[in-house]
Amino acid sequence: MVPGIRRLVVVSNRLPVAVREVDGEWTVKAGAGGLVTALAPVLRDRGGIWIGWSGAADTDDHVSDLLADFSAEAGYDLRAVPLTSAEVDDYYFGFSNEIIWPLFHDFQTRCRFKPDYWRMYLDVNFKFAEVVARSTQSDDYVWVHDYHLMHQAFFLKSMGVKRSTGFFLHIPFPTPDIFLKLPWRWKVIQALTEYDLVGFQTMQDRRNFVQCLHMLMPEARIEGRGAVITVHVGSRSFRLGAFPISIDFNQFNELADRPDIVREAFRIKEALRHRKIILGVDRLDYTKGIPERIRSIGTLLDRYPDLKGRVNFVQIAVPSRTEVGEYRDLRIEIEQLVGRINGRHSFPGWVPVHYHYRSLPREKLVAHYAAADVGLVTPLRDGMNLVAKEYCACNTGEDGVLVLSEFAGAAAQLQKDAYLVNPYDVEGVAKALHRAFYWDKATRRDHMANLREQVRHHNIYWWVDSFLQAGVSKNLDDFPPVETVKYERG
Ligand code: GDG
Repeated sequence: MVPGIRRLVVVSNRLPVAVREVDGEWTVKAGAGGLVTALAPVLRDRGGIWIGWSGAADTDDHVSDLLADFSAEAGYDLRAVPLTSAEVDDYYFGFSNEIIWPLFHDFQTRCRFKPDYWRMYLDVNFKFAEVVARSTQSDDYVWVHDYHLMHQAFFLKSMGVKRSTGFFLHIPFPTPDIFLKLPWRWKVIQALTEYDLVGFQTMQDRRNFVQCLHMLMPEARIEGRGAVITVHVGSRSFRLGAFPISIDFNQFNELADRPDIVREAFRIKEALRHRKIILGVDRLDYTKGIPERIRSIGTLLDRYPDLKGRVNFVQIAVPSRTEVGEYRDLRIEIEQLVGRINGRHSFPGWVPVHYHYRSLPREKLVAHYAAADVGLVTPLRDGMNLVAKEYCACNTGEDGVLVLSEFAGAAAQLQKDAYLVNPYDVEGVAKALHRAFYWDKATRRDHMANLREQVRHHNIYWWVDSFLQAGVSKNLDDFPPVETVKYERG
């Protein structure tokens, strides 16, 4: 537990619950992600609050009642910010998903810089800030998550509401040549300087931010080195830090060893006749490099016929942003590629690519991780990538290989023991897979043991504590560099 922390107030685009209407009946289900797992105890201990959109357009009375029941059970408050469908369209699908998401992932040509999106983004941020102001007290710590809500500290201040604030960016922060394309670049940078602490996934993201800051606010002065530094702009100061997010290692590790999941993993291997399994798991998103990955599998089978009939590539693609045309096109492209490769290489008794377009229950996902001989994680750009860490946590037999994109934030921590690849280089990825196939047992074990150790120490609890320490501690000497911190809990 972080000493000195007051009531914690988490603010994110979505509440950590899924609210659904099925046949006129509303239901609320708790989210299962690591962030919720890690934050829930802190929120419970301090009587905290989580503020966010419920996911339903125009939160009605039923939803508020359900959230109140859920809050009573969870031990912390959930406060829904109601959004109209026009707000969801322009703030969420528009500004967040058609401007910031592609731009910050270096896909500038996919951006639609519509001024209406920007205006709605500001309106919705103001709306959120009003709820934050109403729901909090001056000694609360307000922790804002992600690119949808960069203007919270700015609006709180403009309302004259004084709060201690921290912001964590889950996605990458781009280099100046990309960030400067944003028509509202100065206002976004300026808004971020209004937080007391801004956290990034990697030192590289933080460096990119500092470069943009120097270009747009030349008066900014940096003080300090190490994981957390101080920036002085005019009369005010704020902190910048790198805090690589992680997972609840013990939870995944223990699940992977549970007898029913061990059996399920065996069933998966058996169904694929104990051939080596290469596994990909992603939200179906263009940043994740799924088409490039499937092409690499095609190249692998073309170039290295010794692997024909000896490997299976299993891709789980979780439906995401299905309302958006680009995402539908991506799904079609992937299905065509899978069809082409299977059509070209299959023979009776062997189909090389198994593609699942659906979300699996957590237990099934863990069984797939545990069954896989190679975790193939090749995003074109990613803030961190939790799948890479989950794969290691579930590899309790320590005989898997992680093939990881150098453009995933996770590469900064895992580069020594993962097989790093450039996801655009289909021949390079195919070659890496071929080599990984022949790695001997001892090599696999050495690397996987190191990877697991890294993830076990730098777990989600370590991440929450590091951020909150940086947010509330007076003394920067309390922060040893990220790389040397050893932390265990879970
Ligand atoms: C953003 C940033 C950053 C996937 N398939 C299933 C399933 N999943 C779960 C995984 C994992 C999560 O989804 C995906 O997390 P990632 O980190 O890989 O990617 P994003 O969703 O893009 O997350 C990213 C992250 O925020 C945290 O800061 O790492 O860079 O883009 O936890 O387990 N879960 C279940 N079934 C599936 O089929 N149950």
